[in-house]
Amino acid sequence: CLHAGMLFPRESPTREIKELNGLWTFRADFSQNRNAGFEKAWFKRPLSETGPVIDMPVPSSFNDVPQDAQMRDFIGWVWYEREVWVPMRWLQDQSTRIVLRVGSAHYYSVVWVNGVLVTEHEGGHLPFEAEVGAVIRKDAGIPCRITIAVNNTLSLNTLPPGTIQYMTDHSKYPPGYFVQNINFDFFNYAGIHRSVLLYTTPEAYIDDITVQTTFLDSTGIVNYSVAVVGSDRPTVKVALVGKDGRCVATANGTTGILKVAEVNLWWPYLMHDNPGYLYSMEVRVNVSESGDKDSYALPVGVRTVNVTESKFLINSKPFYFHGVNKHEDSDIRGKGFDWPLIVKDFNLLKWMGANSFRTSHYPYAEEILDVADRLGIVVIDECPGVGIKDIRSFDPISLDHHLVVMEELVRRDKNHPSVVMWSVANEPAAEMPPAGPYFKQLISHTKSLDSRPVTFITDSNYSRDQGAPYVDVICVNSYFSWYHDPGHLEVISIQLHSQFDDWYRKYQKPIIQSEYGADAVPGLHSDPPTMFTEEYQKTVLQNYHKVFDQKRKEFVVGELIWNFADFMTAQGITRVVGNKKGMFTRQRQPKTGAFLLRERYWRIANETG
Ligand code: BDP
Repeated sequence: CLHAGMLFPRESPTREIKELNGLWTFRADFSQNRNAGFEKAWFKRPLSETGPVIDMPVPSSFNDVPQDAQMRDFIGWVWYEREVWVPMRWLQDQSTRIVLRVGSAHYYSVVWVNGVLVTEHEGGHLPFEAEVGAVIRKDAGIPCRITIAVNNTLSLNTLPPGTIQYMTDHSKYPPGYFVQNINFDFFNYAGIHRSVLLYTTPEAYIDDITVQTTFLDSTGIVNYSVAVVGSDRPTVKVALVGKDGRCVATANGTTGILKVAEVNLWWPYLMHDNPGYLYSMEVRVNVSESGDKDSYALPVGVRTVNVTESKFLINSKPFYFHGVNKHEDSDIRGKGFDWPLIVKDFNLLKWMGANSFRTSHYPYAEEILDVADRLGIVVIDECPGVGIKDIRSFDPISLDHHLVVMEELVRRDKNHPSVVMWSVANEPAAEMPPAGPYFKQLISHTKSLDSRPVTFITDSNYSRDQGAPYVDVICVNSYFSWYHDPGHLEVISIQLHSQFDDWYRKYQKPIIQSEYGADAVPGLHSDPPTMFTEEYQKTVLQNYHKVFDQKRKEFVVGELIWNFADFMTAQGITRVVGNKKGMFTRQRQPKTGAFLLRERYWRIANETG
């Protein structure tokens, strides 16, 4: 398992943060083998001395920022660099730990500080960090130069997987021509997608905190453990503080139990009039008589999650997911973190009466989960296991990496009350024989890390799916009258009934319709409805909804529309400037279907809430 914690950087009386967002210097390595940067050691001197550079904002995908098709579709290494003055007081106090943290960069990253390699990381959606105090102190008096090389090439063993195809017919392609093939339906945006920070902790510091919550009658129970690094005998004090600032429970020690009388449970949006209740768990560590200490405040929601044969329970009450699948995707910044977009999206979710979303098809920014915690929006947290279609992507190298990704994901997100289930993959080739042992091990490993239910999203046939025996909830995607029987709305009802009955008969597990939908190019209309019009999208939804309404009385526990908003994809003959299955346009304006869902979600909330 992983060696260190990955607490979200939060300021406290003992911790400072310096954000490194803004304009960085940028250069894509267009050399034939894409390796000039390493061969010529671009990290050793200012990037601008190595050749032509441009400005690049961080965080953002780089693809849509330059006015350049070659940059948009660039595959290979890109180099980012900026200089920063580190506060003198950080350097003078030798006991201050200085950590460089990257929220995420897609896909493989190598990081240098003043030309010294400090870390490498594989995976485009999870944070990584390095202690950089020693390197920076050596060069005190000059600004510190941070260089990050990022490579977006996907192979059969990356997550998501992809293949590089060389085109060697010189009558058709220029020399060295290659393309990146992918099996997933979103644009392979790349670059430094989330914030880059320097933050400090004391020498002996809180490395990790884990909470697990439950309740008995009106008493909340928070089991916690605190990992401290840099001290053998730390004194740990923990206090749980309510929203009104009152301390409701205290405990001592690196592990312990906090008991909260008359607990305010964490409830989902629309299920309770005070959803998303969070306590603040204030952890203080003393390591010596002289009072060296560290402190960290973790938001904690007290709630339980359980799955029965036919229900998904939150706080022992049946929970019905009426929500969406999303993407981190918008104009210009691609997958770059963007607060206005994030807050707008939550406002749209609330407008719609959505109580949940799935992080299709990769982990989203931690800040998004923080907001979901506060609003009571329920999250299915998905790893980047999307597009596992090639049998070679089930090999041991892939599995090992997939296990590590789940460890990184659970480590990062385990304390978020909004996260109620892990999804280890989306639409893998689950009918292939190796899928059985692969998912068996992947799911049992994930369960050994955390108590939440685990699933993967399937589009396989119920009788041939090799992974389904191991999941807690069956999550099915289907596109009746779209990819199958296109134009034939009349088949939806019968096919959807069979889908649900077949799965349930075989497994007796609750089922979520984890995707359904149809493309609608905004502004296209027709009656009777025809494909790609807003009316057709709306009618597909209506036909699905009739069946959901019958089945949710039995064992269907959720419906997640594909998709919340239109999003960018690779170019292809089935995509009209991206995927148009959104309820909202990419600019977040509603299509006809959004109003239908809004009525429906509020009605369901009023019936069940
Ligand atoms: C599903 C995928 C999703 C696609 C969607 C579609 O899970 O990523 O975008 O279909 O084709 O198969 O619209």
